[in-house]
Amino acid sequence: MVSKPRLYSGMQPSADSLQIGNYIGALMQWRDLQEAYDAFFSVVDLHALTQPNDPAELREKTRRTAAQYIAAGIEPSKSTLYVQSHVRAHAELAWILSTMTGFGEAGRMTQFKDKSSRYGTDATNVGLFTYPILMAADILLYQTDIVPVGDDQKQHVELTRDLAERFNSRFGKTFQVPTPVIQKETARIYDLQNPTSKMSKSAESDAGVLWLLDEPSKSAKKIMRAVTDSEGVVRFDREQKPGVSNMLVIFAALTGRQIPAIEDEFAGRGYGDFKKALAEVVVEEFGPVRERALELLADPAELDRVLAANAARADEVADATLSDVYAKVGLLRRV
Ligand code: AQP
Repeated sequence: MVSKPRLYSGMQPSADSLQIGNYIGALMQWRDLQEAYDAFFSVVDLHALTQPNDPAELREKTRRTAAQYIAAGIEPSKSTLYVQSHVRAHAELAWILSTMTGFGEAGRMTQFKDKSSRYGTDATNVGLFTYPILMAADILLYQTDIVPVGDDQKQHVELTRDLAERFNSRFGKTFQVPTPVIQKETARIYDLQNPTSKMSKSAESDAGVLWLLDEPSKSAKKIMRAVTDSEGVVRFDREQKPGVSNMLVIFAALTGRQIPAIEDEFAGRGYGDFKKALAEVVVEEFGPVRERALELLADPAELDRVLAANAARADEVADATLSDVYAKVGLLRRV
């Protein structure tokens, strides 16, 4: 049997619910890609520790994120869907890779620069600084061929490639050098109230965020209140009409239709009609996802069992890579 190429991706359990940007920008693509790839999808809880967390809440968010992966169509019998901290090799390989990463090199990561300037030095921990190295370990442990990511993560995958090449040239071929697959700009979803900022789990206000696990009527209300413009024409123009353009992107992504066809359908009609139709599309898409996620969460023991079985499979692959790395860098094998 010809083995499928490997894929790795993950999300942070940084909120009780995922938002529609996570769904359109990541989960919908993962769902399609899991057919052609041997896919590893992780809930990256170690990364989530870079922000302050209540321990019980973090555990709950981790389960909830996993449940939403499954509810959105990631099949644990087809893909390896697991919790990052269940596979100890992630933290161990990150240490080895950190000894091969230049301080200046890590300091050039723009996401760290953005976040540290936003939070201030006291609230910025070393984990946030080394986060891209842990991400490199996540990817390299699985001999990953492709990494589907948003363009904000591109620099981190470049670092991953550099580290893989550096290790391979120093110690012999050990890691597959992964290729980033950058999501299309059209898959980027913006905040409904602030349509020039990316929709985000950690947005300051949730008025412009559509949550997967929200009551459908709540999401419909948020859409009806979304920011538009005074032109009154349903037309795509990111510069002049970011609010309407964002809603057109959501409409197109969820229905599989082209934006010009949607513009035609709403020609001569006001924003009220368009928003109502979008609200129906959103409710129809997320109603079943929400129900399935809540069903899974009603039986946490079964969900934990599925995650444990998947972690065992991830462990197998990750341990093989880590043993090879330990041997190559000269760590004495325990007999
Ligand atoms: N607004 C978005 N549009 C399209 N794709 C998005 N993603 C996130 N927001 C949008 C994609 O979802 C995945 C989530 O990755 P993450 O949880 O590691 O962190 P993130 O990208 O920083 O997502 P959030 O929701 O904004 O989380 P917080 O607030 O915790 O930082 C990635 O594939 C991302 O591209």
